Amino acid sequence: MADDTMMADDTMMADDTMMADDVAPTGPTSWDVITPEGTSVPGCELDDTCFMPSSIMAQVGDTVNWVNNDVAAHTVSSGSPRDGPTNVFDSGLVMAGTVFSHTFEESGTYPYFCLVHPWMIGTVVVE
Ligand SMILES: [Cu+2]
Repeated sequence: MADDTMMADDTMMADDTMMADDVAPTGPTSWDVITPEGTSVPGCELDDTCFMPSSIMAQVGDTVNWVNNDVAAHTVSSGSPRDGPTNVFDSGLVMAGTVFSHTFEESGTYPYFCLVHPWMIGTVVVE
């Protein structure tokens, strides 16, 4: 997760035709979503803390990294407990202490849940 250590590359071609420094960065962003300890028993759904944050607003090309900080395995599966998986993405079992990443190439609203613990739900909105 060393993705915030990149230097600006505006020192490479010093005095040529560089863009102004105040142009907003447009590169893809990485978002971290944490699964806290204890989410394998119900309760986190009461204050929407099964995935933190449970809602991400991303841009096309962005990547979401789901970090399992729990001691149990979880899945990150597109869809909803009510309607089932949509198979846009499915992590399979994400073991304790590991990460599942997905890059969103199309805009849309992507609800997701944990197949093992269906009270665990979240949403990624890609614009
Ligand atoms: Cu789970």
